[in-house]
Amino acid sequence: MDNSVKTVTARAHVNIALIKYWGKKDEELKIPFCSSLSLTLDKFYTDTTIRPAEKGETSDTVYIDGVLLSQEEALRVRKYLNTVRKMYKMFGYIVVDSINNVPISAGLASSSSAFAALATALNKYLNLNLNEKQLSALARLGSGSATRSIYGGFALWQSGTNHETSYSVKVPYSNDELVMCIILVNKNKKKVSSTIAMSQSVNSQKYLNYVEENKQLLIQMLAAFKEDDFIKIGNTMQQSSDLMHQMINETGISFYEPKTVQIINKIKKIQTEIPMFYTIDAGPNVKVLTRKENVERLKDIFANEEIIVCQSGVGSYVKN
Ligand code: 2P0
Repeated sequence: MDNSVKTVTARAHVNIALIKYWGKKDEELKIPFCSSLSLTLDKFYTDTTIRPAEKGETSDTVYIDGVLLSQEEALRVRKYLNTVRKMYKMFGYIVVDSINNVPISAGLASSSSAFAALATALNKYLNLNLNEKQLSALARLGSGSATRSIYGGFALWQSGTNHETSYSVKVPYSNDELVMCIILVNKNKKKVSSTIAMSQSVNSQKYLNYVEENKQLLIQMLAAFKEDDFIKIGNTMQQSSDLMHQMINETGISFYEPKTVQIINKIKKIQTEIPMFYTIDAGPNVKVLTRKENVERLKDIFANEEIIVCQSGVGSYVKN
C-alpha cells in the first residue's frame, strides 16, 4: 500500500431498479439469477471515509452516521473487508466512517450507495487502479445493488456466472425530461432484510417463472430505450415491480403498507391520462417515474405526502 494515502473519502449515489434484481445463485459472491437495470439518483448518496486503524486495534471499526457500530452490527462490513483483505492483500485494519444522505434500510436502496462508496474508497486507498467493471464487481461483493451505483444514469448489471463476469455497464441512454419522485410512506427501518427475503424467494414455486418473465422484461426495456418510448419504459418498469412483489408475496412476506397500496391504486387510475409509473423495492415507499412537466400535477394529487423529486445522478467518485 502507498502510505502517502492515509485517508480517502468517496461518494456514491443510490440507484433504483427499473428491472429488479431479486435472488442469488451464489449467496457468497452475490451472483444473481437475473440481470437488472437501474437509474442512479442525484438526491440520495453516501459519503464514506476510510483510514488506517490505530496501532494495536484487533478489528475494523465502523461508524454509520456518527454512531459506532458494535462488532455484531458491523459484521456485514467486517466480512466484506475480510474478503477484500484476502483478495487484494490489504494489510491492517481500517476505520470506516459512513454518512448517509438517505434513510437507511427503508427500501431506499441505502446499501447500494453504501457499498459502492466503500468499494470506490478502497480502490483508491489500496491503489488498486480498478477499471469501472472491476470496481462494479468489487462493490457487488458488499451488496448486489451496489454494483450498479458505480455508474451515473442508467446501469445494466449483467448477471454473469462468477466474480469476474458479474458486473454492471453503463446504458447509453439518457433523457433529461425524466424524473423519479420518491413518495415517502415510511422512513423507518424495514422489518425483513432484502438478503433474508431473497433467500426465501428463491425456494418458492413461482421463482423460476419470475426469472423467465423478468428476463423478458429486460429485453422489452432495452427495446423501449432504443425507441425512446417513455410509456413503454414506464409500463415495463411497473411490470417488473409487480412481478417481483407477487412472487415475494407467495413466501408470506409483503413490503407494502396500506398506504403503499392506496398510492399504487391512485397512480393506476390516473396513469392513462397523466403518464406516471410506480416501482416498489424492499420497503413501503413508492417511486414514481414521470416527466418533469408532470411533477406539479403529481404533487397536487399527493398533496398530503412528502415527495422528493430526483433526477439522474452521477457515478461514484473519490472526493480527495
Ligand atoms: C434491486 N433490491 O434491484 C432490488 C429490488 C430491492 C428490490 O437490490 O443481499 O441490498 O445486499 O445483494 O442489493 C435490495 O437488495 O441485497 C435490492 P443484497 P440488496 O434494487
